[in-house]
Formats: sequence, C-alpha cells, structure tokens
Amino acid sequence: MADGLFEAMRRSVEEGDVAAAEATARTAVDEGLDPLEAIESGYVPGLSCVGEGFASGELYLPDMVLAAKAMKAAMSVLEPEMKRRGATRSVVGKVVLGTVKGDIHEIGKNLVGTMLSASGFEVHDLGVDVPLDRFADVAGEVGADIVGVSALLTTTMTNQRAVIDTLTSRGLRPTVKVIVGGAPVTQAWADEIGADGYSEDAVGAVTLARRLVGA
Ligand code: B12
Repeated sequence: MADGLFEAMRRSVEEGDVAAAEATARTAVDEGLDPLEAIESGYVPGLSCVGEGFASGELYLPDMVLAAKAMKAAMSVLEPEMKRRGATRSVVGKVVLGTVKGDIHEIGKNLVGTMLSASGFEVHDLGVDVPLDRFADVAGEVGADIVGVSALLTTTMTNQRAVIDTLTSRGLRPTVKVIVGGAPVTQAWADEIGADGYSEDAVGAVTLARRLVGA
C-alpha cells in the first residue's frame, strides 16, 4: 500500500506535478503515515533522480525548478504535520540556521529546521543566500547554542568555513557550536573547517544537535 504511494510521490516530483505532489502528501497525512518517511522514501528519490538527470545532461534547469516546486508543495502539507507530532516538547536549545551566501538550495535546510523544531529546538531560520556576517549577528542577538550552515554546491561550501571564521572573530566560538551539512559536505570537510559536527540527513542533525547541547 505505502509502496504504491511512495511510487506516486516519486513520480510527482520527477514530473514536476505540483497537484499530484500535494495530493499524495495529503493522502499520507490522512492515512497516518510518518511524514518523514514519506519525504525520504517518496519525494527525495524523485529529486535525486532529477538531480542525476541534470548532472548527466539529460534534463535541464527548468526540470530541476519544476521538481523543486513539486517537492515544496508536498513539504507545505507535511511540515505542519511534523511540527504537530512533536509539538509538546519544551525548548532544548536555540539554533540559527541558514544556507550560505551564493546558494539558494533550501529544501534540505528546511527539513533540518522542521525536524529540529519538532524535536524541541527554537529555530531561527535565516533563509537562503545568507550574508556571512548574518549568522554571527543573529547568533549573538538570540544567544544561540548552535549555528547550522547548509551548502549544496561545491562552490559555496567554502562559505561554511567563512561563517566559522566570522563566529571566531566575534568571540562567539566558545559558546556556539557549529554544525554543517548539504549534499557535497562530508565529515572530513567538517573536520577540516573546524565544525563541531556534520550530519548527512535531518534525523542525524537532530541527534547531533541534542548531543551538542547535552540533551
Ligand atoms: C532542487 C535542486 C535545485 C533547485 C533548488 C530549489 C530550492 N528551493 O531549494 C534549483 C532549481 C533552484 C537549483 C539550482 C541550482 N542547482 Co541544484 N539541485 C537541486 C537537487 C535536484 C535537489 C536538492 C535537494 O533539495 N535535495 C533534497 C534534500 C532533502 O536533500 P539535501 O538538500 O541534500 O539536504 C539533506 C542533507 O544534505 C542534510 N542537510 C542539508 N543541509 C543541512 C544543514 C545542516 C546544518 C545539517 C546538519 C544537515 C543538512 O539534511 C537534509 C535532509 O536530509 C540537487 C541534486 C541532489 N541530489 O542533491 C541539485 C544540485 C545540488 N544542484 C546543482 C547545481 C549545479 C545547481 C545550479 C548551479 C544550476 C545552474 N546551472 O544554475 C543552481 C544553483 C543556484 C544557486 N545559486 O544556489 C548541482 C550541484 C553540483 C555541485 N557539486 O556543486 C546538483 C548536485 C545537481 C547535479 N547533480 O548536478 N537546484
């Protein structure tokens, strides 16, 4: 049963079919399916397939744009459900989150933010293409425990290092932990730039963040 639905979810993203993406997400919620499972087993495989098609030259930028629109339509149905499921917990820490300057990929970052807030973190989402200083500005203002920095391009990954450097020069590094992620990011890269942690997905990001705040 769920397999057929996952297949329809994958296809909706591959075909950039916003209505089908939204409809399958509503079916998942109505049937009580775990929203994160729907995202990871249904929609993300569709996005990965479109990403591979783009990399091999079979698909073009408009195909990625349409796929992302369908994905976002599904997320707009699933995210409130994820928050609702985790709604009762008390605040375990404050996270400032954003995608680095020069990079407008937001789907994974949003998923990380949703999972963190559903797990009891107060999340300050700065959006995408975030100026380097802004992470440190907001971290200082809100008294963040963690700064989460997303980058999806090999060309923008270096800005994760720059964000850490800014936090260091502002004297915030002793109190603010930095976590990094995004498709091209690895543990080795996180170690190289002096980040406190890396996770390849949103569930791992929550485990990591909880560990860093001692929760
Ligand atoms: C959708 C998409 C787009 C959409 C983004 C829409 C949006 N609103 O976000 C659009 C069409 C705008 C786009 C544009 C471009 N894209 Co694009 N895009 C993708 C695609 C297909 C999917 C990304 C995605 O959303 N994945 C799903 C989410 C759930 O996964 P995720 O982002 O990896 O996030 C997870 C983890 O990485 C982790 N994570 C993420 N952030 C964080 C942060 C922290 C703190 C932590 C702990 C964890 C974490 O947890 C997340 C949840 O599990 C990828 C292919 C791919 N497979 O990654 C290409 C891809 C990233 N894009 C690529 C490229 C080249 C581009 C463009 C340069 C194309 C162009 N010629 O213009 C532009 C760049 C624009 C810019 N300046 O940013 C390349 C990057 C190649 C590289 N190595 O640098 C990829 C890999 C495609 C490819 N195979 O060639 N893209």
